[in-house]
Amino acid sequence: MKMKAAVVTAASDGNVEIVERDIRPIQSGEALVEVEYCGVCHTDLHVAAGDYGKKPGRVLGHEGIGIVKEVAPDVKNLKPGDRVSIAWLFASCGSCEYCVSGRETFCRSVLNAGYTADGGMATHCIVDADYAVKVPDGLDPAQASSITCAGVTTYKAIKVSGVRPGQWIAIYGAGGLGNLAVQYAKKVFGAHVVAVDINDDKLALAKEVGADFTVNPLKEDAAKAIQEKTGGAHAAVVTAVSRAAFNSAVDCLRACGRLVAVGLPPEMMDLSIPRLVLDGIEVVGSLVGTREDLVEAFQFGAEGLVVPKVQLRKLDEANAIFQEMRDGKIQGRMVIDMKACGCGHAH
Ligand code: 8ID
Ligand code: ZN
Repeated sequence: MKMKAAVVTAASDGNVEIVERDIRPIQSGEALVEVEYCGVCHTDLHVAAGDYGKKPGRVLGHEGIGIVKEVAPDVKNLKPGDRVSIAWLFASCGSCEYCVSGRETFCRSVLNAGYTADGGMATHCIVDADYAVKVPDGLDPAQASSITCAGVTTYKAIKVSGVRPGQWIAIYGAGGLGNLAVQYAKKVFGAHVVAVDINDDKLALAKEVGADFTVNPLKEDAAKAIQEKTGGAHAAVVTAVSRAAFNSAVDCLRACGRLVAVGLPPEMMDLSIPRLVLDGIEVVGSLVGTREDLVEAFQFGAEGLVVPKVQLRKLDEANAIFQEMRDGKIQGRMVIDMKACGCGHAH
């Protein structure tokens, strides 16, 4: 059997090519998933561009949702017909200090879909069954794809921020991740939210989904505006792909505020040591979420508290989507509809 997939080009130049590949037989612990939808995350663009090392030939995609077609005889947790996720956390060792203490995304021998393992931007994907999280009934599968990375990552980052109901959180970057960050912060955590982005249309959408106010740093000093309006944010989650945003986020916090770093620009940020020490600022990284975080993040989607804004596209449009992402033109998430893969086969 053959599948169609978006793979990183030989040059790892920020583009993909659509190829046809054989689907190998599944092995112990694995399941074959027929992919329905796969969201396009900015991380896919980083991987395609070789920002963290060249990955020629890798099948991208870690916002995959699909239907289990076949499971290995030893797989007990899944059966054909189940709807499951293909997330960045593709597999981990299951026994190290990180895996056994609720920090499995930091396992030192982790495999990541669309980076160190072939991912979900394809008509089919073979997954480690233990890491495929079931999608709850009542959650639209295209919306579920966005929660598989953008949703769970921001849900977890807000948890890590420690923000409490009624406190202020600043969300830097109101793109695919940031739009969901605003929704989780407002609707699930009960925080007051300020959204910061360099595109006014993204800020308008952030406002629509719950931001109390918005700031465009191209028009005013974002940190100063936030300090003035809130007395300093209690927490900031930075999803923007820019060091300027990280630097501004440090400055927008009140004393003892916490910055949660989520965006992955391959750059350095400035951190004033006196600011860190004298104001008790905390800076911490957050990496996607555990399987349990994803169960929780999905459930809030199923309950309608969080509604991902998605637009369906075709697999052949992957490079066009990347260009729109570079240009900052995407509202919410572009999601590839694999049924519309354009190959002429019925999947
Ligand atoms: O687990 C993680 N830590 C994780 C998971 C998923 C994604 C991290 N990421 C990383 C991605 O690799 C990427 O670096 O988070 C970043 C954001 O991913 P995304 O939300 O999928 O990207 P996007 O849709 O392109 O949104 C980025 C937004 O940042 C804004 C853009 O306008 C866009 O809306 N932005 C930029 I670029 N510069 C900005 C600035 N200086 C800015 N917003 C405010 N200030
Ligand atoms: Zn992602």
